[in-house]
Amino acid sequence: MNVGITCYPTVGGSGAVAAELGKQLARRGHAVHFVSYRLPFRLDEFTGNLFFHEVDVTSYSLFEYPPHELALAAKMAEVSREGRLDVLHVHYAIPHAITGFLAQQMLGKEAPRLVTTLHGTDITLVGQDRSFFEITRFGILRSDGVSAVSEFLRRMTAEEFDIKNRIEVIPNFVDLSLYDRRSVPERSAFAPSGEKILLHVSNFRPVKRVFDVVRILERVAREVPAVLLMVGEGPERASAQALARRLGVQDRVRFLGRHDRIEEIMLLADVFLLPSELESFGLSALEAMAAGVPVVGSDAGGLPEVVRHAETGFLLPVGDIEGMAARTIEILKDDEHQRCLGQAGRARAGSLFNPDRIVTQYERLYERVLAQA
Ligand code: GMT
Repeated sequence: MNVGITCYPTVGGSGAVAAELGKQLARRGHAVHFVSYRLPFRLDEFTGNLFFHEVDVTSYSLFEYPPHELALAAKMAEVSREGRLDVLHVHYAIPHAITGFLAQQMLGKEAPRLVTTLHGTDITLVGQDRSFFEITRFGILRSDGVSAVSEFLRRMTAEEFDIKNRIEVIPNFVDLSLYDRRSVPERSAFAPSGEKILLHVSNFRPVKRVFDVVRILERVAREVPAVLLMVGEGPERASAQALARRLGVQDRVRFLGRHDRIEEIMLLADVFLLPSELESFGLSALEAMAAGVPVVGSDAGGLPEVVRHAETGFLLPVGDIEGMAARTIEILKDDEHQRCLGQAGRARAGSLFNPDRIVTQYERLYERVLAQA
């Protein structure tokens, strides 16, 4: 099949999933064409059948806001025509479902089928903003196939946007072979006195509740020597650093910035913290499970579909810092318990969220929309 993929190239779950999916599809022999304004951040592999097409957005003094969406739609149409695409698979409804629809309109009968994958904040935050509501709904309704990364997100999309069309649940996936214990970095570089290592990875937006992460570390460190590694960049990083100073734990919290090879850091952790307000899926929690690391997080959104409470980690009500700290301490004080939770997480990631299983579901979705043509 000839597949076009459009996603946000910046660091984020939807871009990561799109890039990993493209690589997997190319390995299965499909021709895959990425169309975006920058090389997606995890697209680090180039083979004869994997292509990247950069969207050039012209800046002209008349345009206070350069029309990125129009340039993207035109590029999607051009790549569709030249690459004889069967399917255009867009990740994140806004604006990609709309630019995909525009590309289809430009091509008429030659147009590829449009598949939209909903990732979460496109529905839970962006789509709920009244100014984006109608256009998000339109994009979903005009797609030939729609998938959501969790049952929670499927249900929420159907209810909030009053969508009767079929939305398939195709969860995110993780490649277990990347999480190889033989390539773990030196623990002592991060925990020089043999401290336990807590880890958080995110884009530091308010929905991630990074202040809860710092507060959990502060409570844990009262009972167990521990450090916290904070990976990622985003608007609340500076305030989280200030909070660590205010709580007197600045020496225990290290902000490492962005990292592409997340698996190496994951393998270092004893507990992964994800106390988000909402996660439609929680890809970073799945990556922690792949590394055999127990997850302590919030019982919100699609996270319970990924993390099994008391089996692969613990999920508590949003904002329950005391409860999350208590569960973290419980894990850190009992190596055997930590090992059991970690092993169960890795087994769950490998059996339910492996690339073979999930990529096949995407291929079936492509076949289904092509059969409707
Ligand atoms: O987490 C973010 O804010 C980034 C966002 C994205 O689209 O890049 O992540 C969403 O999509 C991920 C991949 O499907 C999911 O694992 C995340 O749970 C989801 N984020 C939220 O729902 C907050």
